Amino acid sequence: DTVVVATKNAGKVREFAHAFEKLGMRVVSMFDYPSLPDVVEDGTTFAENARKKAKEVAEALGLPVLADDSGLEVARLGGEPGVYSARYSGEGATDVRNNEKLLRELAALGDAGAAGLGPLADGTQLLSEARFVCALALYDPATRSFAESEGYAAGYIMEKPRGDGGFGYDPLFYISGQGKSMAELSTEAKQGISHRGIALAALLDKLAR
Ligand code: ITT
Repeated sequence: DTVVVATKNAGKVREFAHAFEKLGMRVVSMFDYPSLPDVVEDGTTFAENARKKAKEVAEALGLPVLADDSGLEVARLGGEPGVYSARYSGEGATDVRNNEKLLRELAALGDAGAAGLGPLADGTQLLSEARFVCALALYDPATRSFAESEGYAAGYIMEKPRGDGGFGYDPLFYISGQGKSMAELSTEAKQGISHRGIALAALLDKLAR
């Protein structure tokens, strides 16, 4: 009735705790194992990093472990920041600094309107198409086997933030189908449409078969 998630990201912990609570399960994270060394995320893909985090932590604990590697791919930046989403603004990166850097990089590309991206009804300019990606890996050290899944959420980067929910790039991420930013959704609503919610549903589906 306990799931170990190999993450030190409080936003991810909140979302996994919310999802697993509905299944009657409790989540523990790397905040509960402060002495475990950080996993070096040197993979070139989300899936590779997720497998690495799950396996290293699972072997250290001798328990099955779930890991999430995720990020934002921005079309007009050629897919950046991608696997570097957490460290986008460099040493001492924070969500605020990462968002500022994203807006700076997009501003440097010039007029988004000319790129065919319209403003929203309230005049807010959209700067690029984008998508969130989430790769999940569950590693069981007893059977030395992985279960994996991926999820995606498509949207646009806005010129200014909206909402105070979620974490990371959520305030800048506009979802047309919702008419809202990811940070304007409740945890429950975000779960229903997010890259993480979709990847988790797919993983649970696989495990149930
Ligand atoms: P762990 O490796 O400890 O899980 P992390 O924050 O380093 O934590 P990642 O390497 O997977 O995690 O980086 C993911 C980054 O992508 C994260 O820091 C956010 O900036 C962004 N991101 C991922 N999922 C997001 C979401 O649902 N909403 C907004 N931003 C997200």
